[in-house]
Amino acid sequence: MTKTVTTTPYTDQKPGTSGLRKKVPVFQQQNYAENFIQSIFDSLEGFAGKTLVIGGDGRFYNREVIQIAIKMAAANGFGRVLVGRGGILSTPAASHVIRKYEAFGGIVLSASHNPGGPTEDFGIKYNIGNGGPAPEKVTDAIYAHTKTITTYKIADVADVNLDAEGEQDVAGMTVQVINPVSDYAELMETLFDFPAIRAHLAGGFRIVFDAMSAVTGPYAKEILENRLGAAKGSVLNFVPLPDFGGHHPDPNLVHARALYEEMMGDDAPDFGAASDGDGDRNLIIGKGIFVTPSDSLAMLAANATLAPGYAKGLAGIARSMPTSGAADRVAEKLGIGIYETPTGWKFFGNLLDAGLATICGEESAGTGSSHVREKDGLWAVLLWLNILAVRKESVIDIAREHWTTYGRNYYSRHDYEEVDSAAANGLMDALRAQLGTLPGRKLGDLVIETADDFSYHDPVDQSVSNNQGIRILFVGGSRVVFRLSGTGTSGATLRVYIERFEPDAAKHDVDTQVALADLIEAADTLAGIKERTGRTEPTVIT
Ligand code: VG1
Ligand code: CO
Repeated sequence: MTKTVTTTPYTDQKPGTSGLRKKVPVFQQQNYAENFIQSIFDSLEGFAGKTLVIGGDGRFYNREVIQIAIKMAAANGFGRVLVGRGGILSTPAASHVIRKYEAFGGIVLSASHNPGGPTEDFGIKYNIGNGGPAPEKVTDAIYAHTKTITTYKIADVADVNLDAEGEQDVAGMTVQVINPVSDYAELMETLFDFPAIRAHLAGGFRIVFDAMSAVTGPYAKEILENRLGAAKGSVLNFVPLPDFGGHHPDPNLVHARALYEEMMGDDAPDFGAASDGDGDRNLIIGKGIFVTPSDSLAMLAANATLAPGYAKGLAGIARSMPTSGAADRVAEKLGIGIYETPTGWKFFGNLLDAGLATICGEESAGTGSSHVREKDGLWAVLLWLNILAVRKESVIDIAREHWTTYGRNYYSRHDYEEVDSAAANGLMDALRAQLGTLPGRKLGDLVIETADDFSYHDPVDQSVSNNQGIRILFVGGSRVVFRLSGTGTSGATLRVYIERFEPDAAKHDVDTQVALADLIEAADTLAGIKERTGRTEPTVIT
């Protein structure tokens, strides 16, 4: 019932920041997905008879690859597959299911916030037994296997019925189709004060959540409307669509513009939020105020003990290097550890497993905690709601008070998407080449203090990751960071991260782009962005 198929390697299956992401037609090439999945299995040891979790964000091609993955898991000797009904599992839900059922690992099919559809993006990612993205040593091994693969194994059986919960047999392996929402919703009930949130909502606190026609819809409906009693209709675009309705399921100020406009209006709800394609990102907007993800991390950490799951306090906070230093000030005040990692959730896994960090976050709208090993969009929304229900203040008041206490880190990211790869690499190389000469250089009133290419030394397993982004630090604590994206599927995306710390509360009301104007100009002077990319302005400003 299983067969071994001869194949030839593809040369472009190197996992990026978060798994392998390519256009759907690339994945549709003969044996493309099969090669990658077999290479995952070939990189692992000791899974015979064990459980594998499989789920995806419901995008175009999800069902096809889920069938392939199940049949290959059977042929390769797994004992059981847990798969979400309809092939659906949000990324944080997949992480939780892996942990809860002590699975060997999981295959998560997603290209996250990238658009979906026949000519858009698809992705495959492997998560290890702690529920988190495979660390670099595993993704490196997977990539090595993709370059030498000659055969893959697959069960020669009919498709699994993904739409009926319960157990089925696939070539001697058990496939269990599970409810994608219930385990996750139960976990959320253990972390947050649902009665307090329910009472706050019943008292007239109005929320709106945009699921962006992506995977969080069923989760948000169940948790926010059914369990917490938010008014029917509070969750928008809650049916996951294979093409996300033709939109980018990216919860930022560009792609969730309508939500932003609504939240800035006179009759705005009290709290607005959105999540991305696979449910691990969050956008938080209070009535009249967008909360940057970096600020959200700091504010959540500062108030986390108001939620039952964190009442005992935090062990530490971890943030990715480009994320603003706002969380550092909270950690300092709390007297707990602060860790600075490279971009990508895989770097938080060791810190969480070792109990060094409890809450983690990235400037790219990712926040999460030790409850799973992925970032978690709805979790962030629920922690905010828990804090708001207890403090009974508005988001804007909480933010202002936070800035008054800790100072404000003005922060913005400028993305230049689909830039010519050679031009983008040239820009980074040129920056790297001048690093040694930058300290002491003046740009207007700004003076460069240090400049480097970020290297991370993992304090748990001692692994080292180099070339994780160029940092230019100015006297006084402002900084500009340059990185190339590792999740794009065409050309290169240059990300420029800009930050200024402002301790003076009288200066906390400035428009962010104005507050950062001199740093934005300095970034262009140093990197020659306009000249090298031919762009006069960023594609996306968040
Ligand atoms: C981006 C973000 C990064 C995030 C990654 C995966 O990576 O910057 O913070 O961890 O996406 O998120 P990059 O390499 O394009 O900058 V998701 O929600 O796409 O799984
Ligand atoms: Co995502």
